Amino acid sequence: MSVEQTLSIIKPDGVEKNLIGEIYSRFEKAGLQIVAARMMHLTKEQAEGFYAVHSERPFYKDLVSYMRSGPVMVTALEGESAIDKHREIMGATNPANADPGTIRKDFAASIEENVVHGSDGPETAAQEIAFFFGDGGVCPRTR
Ligand code: IDP
Ligand code: MG
Repeated sequence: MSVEQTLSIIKPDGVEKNLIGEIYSRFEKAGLQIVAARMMHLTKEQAEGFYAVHSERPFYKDLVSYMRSGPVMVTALEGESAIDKHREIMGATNPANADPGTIRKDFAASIEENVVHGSDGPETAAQEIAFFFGDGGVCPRTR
């Protein structure tokens, strides 16, 4: 086990459903600490750039438009095995396959509108955190 950071996004449907506190509460109860947070409306360039890895997928255009359909909450979280822990709390991409008690099982409407994003590995986590919080945007939890 080691302390990691991961990039977490509450997507526009999660913000619209007023789930910010509910979702952060689940992360905090699991021992994850918020080390950066920002509400923002993604530009086209930001949404396309963030999901560039999916640019060849048939759902890419819709995904970019969904991610720009309202404000998102972008957070960096820190804790023991933060990347896997965060993905466990989110649940599977498709809510139909998500375990009971996960965010996506409880709140997601579809495989696209699935409420949350979480990094999928150490390299993407570092990349994604730098994408939103580069240049000193992450705050050390000194208490
Ligand atoms: P993840 O968010 O669980 O890591 P990814 O495969 O990285 O899943 O896909 C990124 C996002 O793209 C998903 O969270 C979802 O919003 C959307 N997405 C993934 N697969 C599909 C699909 O088959 N149809 C529509 N949207 C999809
Ligand atoms: Mg992914």
